[in-house]
Amino acid sequence: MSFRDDFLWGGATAANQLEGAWDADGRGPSIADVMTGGSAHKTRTLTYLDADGKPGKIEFFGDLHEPPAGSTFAPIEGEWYPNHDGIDFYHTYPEDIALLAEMGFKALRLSISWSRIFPTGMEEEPCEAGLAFYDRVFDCLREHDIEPVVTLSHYETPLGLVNAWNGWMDRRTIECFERYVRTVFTRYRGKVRYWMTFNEINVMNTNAWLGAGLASSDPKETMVATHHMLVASARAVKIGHEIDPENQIGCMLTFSQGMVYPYSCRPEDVHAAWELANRCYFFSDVQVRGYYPSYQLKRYEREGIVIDMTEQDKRDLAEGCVDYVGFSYYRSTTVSTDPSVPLVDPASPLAKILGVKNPYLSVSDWGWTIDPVGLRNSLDALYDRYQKPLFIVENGLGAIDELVDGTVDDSYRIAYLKAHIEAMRAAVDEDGVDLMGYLSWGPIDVISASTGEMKKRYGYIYVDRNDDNTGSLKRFKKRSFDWYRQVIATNGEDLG
Ligand code: BGP
Repeated sequence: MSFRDDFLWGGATAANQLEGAWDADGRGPSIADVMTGGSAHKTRTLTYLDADGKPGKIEFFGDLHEPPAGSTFAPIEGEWYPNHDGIDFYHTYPEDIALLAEMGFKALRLSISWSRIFPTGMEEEPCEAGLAFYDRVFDCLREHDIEPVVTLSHYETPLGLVNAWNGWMDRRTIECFERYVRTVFTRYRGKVRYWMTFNEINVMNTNAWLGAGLASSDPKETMVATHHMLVASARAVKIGHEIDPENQIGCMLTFSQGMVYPYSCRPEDVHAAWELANRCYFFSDVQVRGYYPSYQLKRYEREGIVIDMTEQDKRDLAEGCVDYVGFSYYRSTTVSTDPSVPLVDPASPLAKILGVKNPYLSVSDWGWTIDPVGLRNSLDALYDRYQKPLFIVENGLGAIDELVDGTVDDSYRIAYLKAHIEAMRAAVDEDGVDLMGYLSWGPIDVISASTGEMKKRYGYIYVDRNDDNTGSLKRFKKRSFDWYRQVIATNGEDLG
């Protein structure tokens, strides 16, 4: 057997992408609730009302900038916000969890929507209805022997904090986060054992809105907000351990931005790959080791980035080291110092993030490079660097599915997942990586984070919902449903 007996097979989701019920039972809006829909080649936008109440929009990829002074982010008339309704999991969770249990899920990753618990983020007292909802969800998971794996903040900073204080730019947000995490660690003590602090925290390099509700691409700002998040993450780890020493609390990186290849063996390309990978490693270096690495401090000096690192911050970082390294992996990134090397998908709003075209690899319909060996490379690199247990908490293929006769023949998805699980097995069997589990992204179709589409599907379960806001919301099993059930039943031995 390659994988541990207690290997956590399952899937991963985020509150804002599946719950819907965005304003139910006292919930406040989060940053996801002012994001309109986009597509592979059209960016989502963020909507606001200016000081005179006039509506406006800014693009959320590319060069993010703040709206005019005096504006507040808000939903505006006549726009459609896909995250408002998600796939209605707020109401359908018992049936959805039963379907996942049918596949034999050992674990389900989900996030707590911070603004369900503290509607603006700033309240002194939590909202009981929000807390009670997650009690019901966790109890339901336990009844099905599914271990909850909970992200404390998954692209859903309360909008109240953003409009009042520019969110994570303000140190006071750390205290609000502490209050929130203390509340949920206490409430769900004994019900939840696996936690992660910030989803894909290194997204702060490429989209500070998703990471922190910050409409800025200027590192002089994004790295300040980042520092506050790193301190908040460390404090959360400390608090979580104090409340229950059994808690396992991890960091979470998007390693699609950490698995970086040089386009050529030109030494300058190799250095550029090292530099770009360190943009990602910086976050886990701090979260695993407890202090800022030298290359990051030098970068700040060079670029005039000033962070306020107090003595208390240093202590918190040192005392709040994570128990494991969680990461998402969808694709690798290739980098070149030669500007004539073509980008993998120049028309994508993510063009710069996706990097240059790797001639050895194919790409998905959204321009994401498909690279299973890159998953083995990622596991090897992360384990070698940290010697901590690793946890793959997202992986999968976003694809267009066609529902025919109540099912989807998604053999392309099976092929993608199979190749990635094989690569993961090689890392465990042949390289000795300590791996806790594998959670594929969106086991039931959810709203895409980057584009807001339903059309970009990852699930084993098809949800009848379309990008024009039509659809019955009915669930259908895809071909991959039975395939994944078999994978889990054989602890990854039978990959079909
Ligand atoms: C990660 C996010 C998820 C998720 C996934 C797939 O970056 O943590 O929230 O959505 O990627 O990305 P997308 O939905 O853009 O296809």
